[in-house]
Amino acid sequence: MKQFFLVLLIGSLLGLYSFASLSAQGFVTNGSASYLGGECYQLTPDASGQAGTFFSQDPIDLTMPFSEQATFFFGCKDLNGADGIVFILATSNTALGGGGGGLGYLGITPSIAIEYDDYRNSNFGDPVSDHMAVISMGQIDHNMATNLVGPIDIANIEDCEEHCFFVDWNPVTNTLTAVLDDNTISYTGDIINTIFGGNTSVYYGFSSGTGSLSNPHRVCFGPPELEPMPDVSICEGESIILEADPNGIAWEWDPDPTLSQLDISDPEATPDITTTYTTVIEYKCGYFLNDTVVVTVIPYPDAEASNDGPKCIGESIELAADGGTTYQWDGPNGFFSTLQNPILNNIYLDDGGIYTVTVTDAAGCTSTAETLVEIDEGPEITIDPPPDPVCISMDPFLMTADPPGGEWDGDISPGGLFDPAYTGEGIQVVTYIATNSNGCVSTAQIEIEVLPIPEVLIDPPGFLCEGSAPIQMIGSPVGGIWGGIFPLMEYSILQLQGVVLI
Ligand SMILES: [Ca+2]
Ligand SMILES: [Ca+2]
Ligand SMILES: [Ca+2]
Repeated sequence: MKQFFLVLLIGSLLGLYSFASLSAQGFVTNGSASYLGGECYQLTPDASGQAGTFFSQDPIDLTMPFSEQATFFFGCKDLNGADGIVFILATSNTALGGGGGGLGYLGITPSIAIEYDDYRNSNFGDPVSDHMAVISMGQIDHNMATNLVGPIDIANIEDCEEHCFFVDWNPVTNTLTAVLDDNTISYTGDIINTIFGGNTSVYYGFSSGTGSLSNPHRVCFGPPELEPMPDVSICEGESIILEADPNGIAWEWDPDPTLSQLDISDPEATPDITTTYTTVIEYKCGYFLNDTVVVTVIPYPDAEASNDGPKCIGESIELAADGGTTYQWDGPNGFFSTLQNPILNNIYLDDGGIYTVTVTDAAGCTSTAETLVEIDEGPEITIDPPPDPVCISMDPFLMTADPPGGEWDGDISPGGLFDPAYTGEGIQVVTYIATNSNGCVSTAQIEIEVLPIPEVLIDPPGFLCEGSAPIQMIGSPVGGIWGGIFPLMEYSILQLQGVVLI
């Protein structure tokens, strides 16, 4: 979006009249002059021997105030450039004067003109310096009576810069005033009668010429063409450098707390929501343009991450993401994937942990989500110890374990009944298998040593006499416990039973 408004260069002059720009009016081009497009006309190309003019299509009325502004371009060659630009009021809009030192004006009469001359023609009384003058009747010789004001020296105008021109006619004071940059020249006189013989209807226009030396000469109206800011998009949380037309000389942004600075062409904008920023751009010669830019703030993608765990060791687990168009996963053990829903196969405990997915949407905005992958190693098993010792002669006993409800494997019933008589002596290995609520299985083993029934032997003590000293009875295997009944009458029997009598 752009808006155009013109701010006039010379406030003191403008204060006198209401201003009406005639720059929208078409112009008639003559000689080497041509329309460049936009609001620009070329008076001469950068070629020798040129003469060109262009004049308003319709006349202006000298009984009414008139003013116009334009920018002049005199080219870039100073010493080797020529010849300058002339503003003209004339009775014909097809008039074309002589080129070279004639500036395209020589011979156009009746007329009055403001001359900006950048080539010294000593035969015309030109000063050494670039200069301005008010001249008339198609004569460019400063020594003639047709020279009305000047010549006045001005700084070099063939400097590759645009120069700000403003002209104003005041019919009340009969004053014609022209300004080029900081240079003002004016002429007061009865122009209608002394120049135009009472004719109040004249055309205004411009001329230029080149001789053996040349420069391109150009006249433009209105502000330069705006280089508009394209609307942009950013992701939530980002900032962006706005780039208003850099051809301006000053910028003033509408106040906004999300702008880093209000008086530069390229402030940084950090909007939280979609925001329209507006700036007024000032250009050389007092032109202003508005420009706006819409910064669309794209919200973060709504990233989602999940997995189908918990899973048991050795199984596969699937990660799942959503909310974007591309995905990038990172996780334990250097896991990396750009699949939306990657699958981890043959998982082990160290595959567990937090997996992070970076979700990117179609606009390139990203956000992340996490999911915790749990690897279930199965229930922790505690087998209750069996009786100690386990003798082969023992009755079957029930093995128990925590968590209950598992199954036993080995020489044991699935329910855990262990029968020493069935297994026989020796070390028996039995296994307990338990499954948890996730369906993950653990096993544990225990060794049960089944002991044989010992064969008990008593070394015969031999014959003992009454009153003999006590003897030590010896039985095998060692470590047994002695016992018995000691009826006094039954010595022989007791002897056979290995009892020590005292
Ligand atoms: Ca020159
Ligand atoms: Ca000259
Ligand atoms: Ca010059």
